[in-house]
Amino acid sequence: MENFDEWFHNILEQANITDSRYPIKGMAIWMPYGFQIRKHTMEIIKKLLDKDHEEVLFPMLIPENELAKEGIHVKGFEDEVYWITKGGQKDLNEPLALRPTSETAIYPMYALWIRSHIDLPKKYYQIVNTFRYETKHTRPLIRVREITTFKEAHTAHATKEESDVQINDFIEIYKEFFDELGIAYLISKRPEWDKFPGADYTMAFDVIMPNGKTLQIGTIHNLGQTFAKTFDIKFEDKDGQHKLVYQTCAGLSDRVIASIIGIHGEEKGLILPPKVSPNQVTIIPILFKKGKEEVLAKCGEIKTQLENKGLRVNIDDRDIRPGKKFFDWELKGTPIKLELGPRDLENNITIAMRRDEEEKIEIALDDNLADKICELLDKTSENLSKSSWNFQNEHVKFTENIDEIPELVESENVVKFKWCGIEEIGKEIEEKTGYDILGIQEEINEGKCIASDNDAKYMALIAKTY
Ligand code: A5A
Ligand code: MG
Repeated sequence: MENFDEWFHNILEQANITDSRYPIKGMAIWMPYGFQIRKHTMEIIKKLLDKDHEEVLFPMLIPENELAKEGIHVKGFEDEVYWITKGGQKDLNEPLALRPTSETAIYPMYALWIRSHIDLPKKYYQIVNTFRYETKHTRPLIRVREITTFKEAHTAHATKEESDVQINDFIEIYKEFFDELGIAYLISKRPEWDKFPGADYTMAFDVIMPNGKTLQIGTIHNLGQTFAKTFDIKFEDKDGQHKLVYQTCAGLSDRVIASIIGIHGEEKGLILPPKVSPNQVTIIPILFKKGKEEVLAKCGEIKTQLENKGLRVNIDDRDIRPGKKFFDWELKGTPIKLELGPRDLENNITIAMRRDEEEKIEIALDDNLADKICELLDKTSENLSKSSWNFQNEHVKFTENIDEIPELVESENVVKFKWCGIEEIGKEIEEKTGYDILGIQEEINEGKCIASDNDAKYMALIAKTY
């Protein structure tokens, strides 16, 4: 793609996903087509979380004294919080924060709810809007000031071991989520200076966008006992002792939709993964005066046949040239288009076109039609996933020479390098190259650090980030 940022910006409007002309910077409207994509995406993550977590809904406002309680946490967010200071004409006794995230809303309640070891583990999540007064350049879905679809999970456990297991569970859940969306990802442990404010450690999922920049699309934090101490979240253990809980939290945002659009899309428009596409099949009747009724009737029959298989199907019977319809649905990324004209009807066939591949496939109009379409949709899902992983594999390059990093990053790669793990050296690497260390991928015990005489301890990643 020539200019990804421009393409991204335009496609949101052209495909009716969001409208950013709302008169507040960083806040946009979800338009009908985008809303459907968002809905289906949310259904997937909800289904995954619901297996082992319970959904709740907290108020959007947080009293100043609660937000301020956890010193490290509030320091991390103080420049990003929106405040409500008035009720009508009156100044409020206590300013209320619009949640930038909900630790300080949820944990005072955890302190009330968690009494005994039988109350543990507690695993709640909510899908809400959060507000962050971002000072970096805002971009629709990618860096917004109202995150409209913040999926945040918060857990409390009796032991540190259980909290570490929970981190792995979240990693598995997020993997499954992104696998369903066909999105390749990099998982790393964020460096100390880039972890979530108040966390012991942060695990992050990053994707490589088509311009080579990485986007953090999900984070999982082990909070240790920091918040438990601050909010006095204690339980009586089996041995009668009163102990602090161990906590974790994890979050995803509108960036998930940004990556679906960015990673699968191409010059001509969106290519939507079948699982989240508003229409999985779009039927395009080719109409002439003669035989029009018959063709439309057959399209209706096909629609019902496919819907009975659980597929989402629409018929584009607008009174415009078929070429324009193909163009529109290509832009909107419907996985499969079915063409049906009078001659096809005579031959009892329809022509299927996959959005992710050029080929046209003739399918007989019989009882097997729905099964064949399902097969094609599965192939599409697999193909999208494969391309995404191939792209990522081609765009991660290893080097042992720090001077090579800028050139590699500028030619749209994420760079893998060996690092001793010392914070000072890490910051030197960032300063010298001008890019951000994403984090540590794995521990290693061979070779030297790229920027010091120390032994290498980690394989780390550095990139140009959003
Ligand atoms: N309570 C924890 C889970 C939390 O707030 N973590 S977080 O700050 O890292 O945010 C979770 C995810 O939200 C991030 O990984 C990132 O993908 C996304 N995010 C953060 N700020 C955002 C913004 N301004 N616009 C869009 N997405 C954002
Ligand atoms: Mg931030």
